[in-house]
Amino acid sequence: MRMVFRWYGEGNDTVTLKQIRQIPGVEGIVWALHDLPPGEVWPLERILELKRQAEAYGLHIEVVESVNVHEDIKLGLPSREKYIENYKRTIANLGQAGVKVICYNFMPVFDWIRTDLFKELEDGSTALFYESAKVDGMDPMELVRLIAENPEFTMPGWEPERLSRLTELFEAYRGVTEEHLWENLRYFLEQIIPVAEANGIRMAIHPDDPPWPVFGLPRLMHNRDHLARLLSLVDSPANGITLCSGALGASRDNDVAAMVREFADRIPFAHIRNVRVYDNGDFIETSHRARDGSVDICDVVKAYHENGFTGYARPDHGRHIWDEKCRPGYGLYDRALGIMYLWGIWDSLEREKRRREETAAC
Ligand code: CS2
Ligand code: MN
Repeated sequence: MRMVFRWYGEGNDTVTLKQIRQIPGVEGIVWALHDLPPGEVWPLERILELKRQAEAYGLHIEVVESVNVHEDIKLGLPSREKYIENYKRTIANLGQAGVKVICYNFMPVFDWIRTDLFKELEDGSTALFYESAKVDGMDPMELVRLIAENPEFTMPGWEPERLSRLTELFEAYRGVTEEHLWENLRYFLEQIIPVAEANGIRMAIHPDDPPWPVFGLPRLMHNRDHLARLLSLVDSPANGITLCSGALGASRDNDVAAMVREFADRIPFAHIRNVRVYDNGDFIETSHRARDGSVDICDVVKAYHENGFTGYARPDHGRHIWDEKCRPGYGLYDRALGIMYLWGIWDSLEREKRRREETAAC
């Protein structure tokens, strides 16, 4: 397991590279050129500049999250050709700089969705929260109207200044079914996977968060069958998964450890975090500790260990603790604690394995 830590860049993150290098066992950053809109080519010079910055602190830049996919590609519009060409050029530039894994997602319109970014937990810390009644079964146009009239109903991603763009996108997705989206994903992968292969890069799709369709938009990547189907679209080690235990774990129907066991060789990147799921479908992000949430993190790490996992892992999100002011979900303290918990499990499994091997050798 090769531990990495997401960093949003100089001036764009409260956490510094100096702090990241002091977290035990962290060897690299997970990064992106966040100022570039989806669809643009990432210039080699910008990539190399970032690389110099990270390397000055002994950190590598082998994992990128995300190179976002332009909506025209997901929609299957004729203009996708240009954006796919750009995506290929970005892959080639990243490969040239030594990048090994590109995380991306294929979720229409929204990436992750939460209703509250700072919901208080019992211990006074705060964390990202999803209130199911606010989203599930909600007609998006109704929501647009509601927010336009009552800005206090705004949710993350639904800020009033984004509303007209959102309306336009919802219109564009009208009539786009899940099967259309699968076809568009296949078309995209058939073109980019050979380029990834040629550049020594493994593509790793991030599952839907939350793991179900929202606002009537099709979503493809939220259960075991979806992951299996993704892998069969293009059968290459370069077509892989970012297995996010937090995203998938928000559905009680998903057995994350079982997915690790089944798909281990196609998971170049692990997101390991916990989430507490309530009976009414709400969920909140918790500490990484297995007993604090609904995902058996011990078993998830064990599943990676059993399979000799040598891919990259990050603690994904954390709570906001000790009065830290940070990006929602991306503070230093709780993610660092999470890393130490993951290493604790990993190292004890390693020791046990060595002991077993020694006994067998006697
Ligand atoms: C993730 C996603 O860590 C996160 O915030 O859950 O936002 C993830 O980075 C993207 O879906 C990857 O494309
Ligand atoms: Mn994730």
